[in-house]
Amino acid sequence: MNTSTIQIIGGGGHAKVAIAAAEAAGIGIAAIFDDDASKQGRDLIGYRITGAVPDAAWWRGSDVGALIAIGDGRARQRITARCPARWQTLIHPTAWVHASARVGAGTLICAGAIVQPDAVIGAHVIINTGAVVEHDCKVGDFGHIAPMACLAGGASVGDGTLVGAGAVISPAVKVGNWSTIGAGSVVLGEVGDGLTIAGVPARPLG
Ligand code: JB2
Repeated sequence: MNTSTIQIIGGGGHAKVAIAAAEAAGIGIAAIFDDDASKQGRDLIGYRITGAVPDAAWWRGSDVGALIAIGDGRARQRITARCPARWQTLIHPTAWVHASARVGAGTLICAGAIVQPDAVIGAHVIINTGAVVEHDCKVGDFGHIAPMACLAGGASVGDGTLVGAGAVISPAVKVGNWSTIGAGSVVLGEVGDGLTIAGVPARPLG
């Protein structure tokens, strides 16, 4: 895989953050793809949105790494099913990731994030600006740990789960798959799959 440049899928707000990480890491922007025709050809922080997301055959022939820069986890999952790309992991140089931590393909670790020893982070995850993933934590594929959220030691978050900005998952607490934790929540006990919880202490909504 050619990792000196990167192809970004998504041309919205999160793509700006991914581009910023690539710039800081000295990685060039090879292309920005977005299916929204109204965005194609437009400028995104100094880069042109190239065009629609190419088809599977095109991706099979491309050796340039790619990253899906879309906040919605289901959208990232759908795109992986349709694009057999060479997924590139992108880590902002101001993030601190211990050598023993594992980080999956297509995952973005943003500026100022901290990932401590023996953390295991899946594929196509977003560890957003200033988030903390403490020792022995797990984050499943397509998860998103939003800005300044904190996973305390040994906590685990399942596939596709969004931990909102500034939320705290207490030590060793398990959160299931495709759940949403509201911004600023404090999660004290186990959370199942597909739930939305919020507050201090966090409780189910609705
Ligand atoms: O299913 C999809 C799809 N969903 C959205 N397939 C394809 N090919 N493209 C999709 N998109 C594209 O992603 C839209 O056309 C749009 O251009 C872009 C999403 O841009 P937006 O600015 O709406 O959201 P974002 O994902 O870049 O950022 C969100 O998530 C971030 C983590 C925002 O909530 C940000 O504030 C947040 N920081």
